[in-house]
Amino acid sequence: MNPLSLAVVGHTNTGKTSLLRTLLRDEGFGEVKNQAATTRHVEAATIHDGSTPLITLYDTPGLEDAGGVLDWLETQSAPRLDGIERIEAFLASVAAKQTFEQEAKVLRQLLQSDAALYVIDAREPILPKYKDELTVLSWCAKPIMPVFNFLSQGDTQAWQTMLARRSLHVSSGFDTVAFDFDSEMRLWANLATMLPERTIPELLMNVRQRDWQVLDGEARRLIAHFLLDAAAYQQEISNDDPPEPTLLHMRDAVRQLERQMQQQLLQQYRFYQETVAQTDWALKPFSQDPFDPELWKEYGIRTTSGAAAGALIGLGIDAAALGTSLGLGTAIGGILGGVLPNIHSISNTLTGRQVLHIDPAAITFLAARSMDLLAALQSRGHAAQHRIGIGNANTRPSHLPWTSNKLPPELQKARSQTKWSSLNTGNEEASRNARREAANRLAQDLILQET
Ligand SMILES: Nc1nc2c(ncn2[C@@H]2O[C@H](COP(=O)(O)OP(=O)(O)O)[C@@H](O)[C@H]2O)c(=O)[nH]1
Ligand SMILES: [Mg+2]
Repeated sequence: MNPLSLAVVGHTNTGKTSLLRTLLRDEGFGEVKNQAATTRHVEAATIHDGSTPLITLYDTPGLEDAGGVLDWLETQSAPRLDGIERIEAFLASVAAKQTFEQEAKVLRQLLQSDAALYVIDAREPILPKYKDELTVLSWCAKPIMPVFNFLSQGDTQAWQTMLARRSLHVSSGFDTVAFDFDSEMRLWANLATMLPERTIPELLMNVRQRDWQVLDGEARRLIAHFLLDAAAYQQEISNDDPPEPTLLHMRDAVRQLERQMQQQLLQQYRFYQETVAQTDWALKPFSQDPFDPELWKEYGIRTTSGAAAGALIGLGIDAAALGTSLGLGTAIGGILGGVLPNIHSISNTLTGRQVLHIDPAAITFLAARSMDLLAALQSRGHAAQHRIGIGNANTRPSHLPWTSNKLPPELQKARSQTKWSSLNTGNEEASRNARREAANRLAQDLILQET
């Protein structure tokens, strides 16, 4: 099976090289610059499935002067010849070696390819030069699929009308910065409709789908491990000790753990969110204090449940042993600034010690926010350039993965498994093994919810 060959063509700066990078999953391919004529030669790269080459993509220089080429074709080639013959006459001419060297490279490549992806900057008005470009390209008599880039900032209606008048009825949209998996799948599906043989694009779609699912599974497991780590975390203090330092320490440890997990998620999706993955501000919407009850409210997490945890509500810490002593309560009252529910009614178990856990509401919040981050990484987020980034400021929090006081069994179990938390053991690997199965199950429970 020969790989399918696709010429990526279009005007300079429409994002051809960027499109190739994304389709190839290779952020190092070619050179991307916001200036004219960065790509001067045709560059090829192949998408493989294992060792089987599927599609070879050819990055071409921008068609700078399609109008000039069209003038040449109309004055120097016989109108009776068909398009390909006229293009061939052009390619054999002196003009193709001199004035129109760049343009000739593009046309030569297209003649040798199975089809073209014609990249359009959707923000651009339809200028005569673009029409000329399409006329010249159409004479190569290859299937052409228009691909709109900068979609979020442009309106494609006028373009679509113009394209339809040129018998180009199928087009695709693709924002290389705001990667969207479904757009990519549609692109390959659309392309398949234009080709005499659909096997390869369909194979590629399967490959991509498989890879995407693997990545999704890895991401969920990463989140599950993080949640188990936080849920199993516990600290013991004596009733006589002031709890404040321990509480603050626990919250810090969990904040840090969350940041690590977020960085790892970003790392996993770096191909798809290339620009975003390199910037700190991308995580900003996900870096608000996870122990801020105001933030919990936005997620619809109620903090009034659980009388035993009452003293610690709002701190994100749960006292497992019901022995919240008066002393402990008073001290916490100080931290809470007087918002202290019901402390005097809670009995002391006389153990003299307290085991502190991260509150289920906090765990629930962390789960919901992690899933929001994953959703943002898997799609949408309109272009890094806008500084909206992933976690679009307009994005409302998702639904909760579970009712906040009803943690899934794996997380409940984690509370009695001290070894499951690297924060307890200080050893990431030891705990990873012990909790792997639980993480796999929990990962299944983490369902992406649409708002
Ligand atoms: N916002 C945004 N910028 C893009 C997108 N695609 C490309 N760019 C930027 O547009 C410029 C030109 O891209 P490039 O791939 O070199 O275009 P080419 O000349 O057609 O190969 C670069 O600065 C890219 O970072 C996109 O989908 N959205
Ligand atoms: Mg380029």
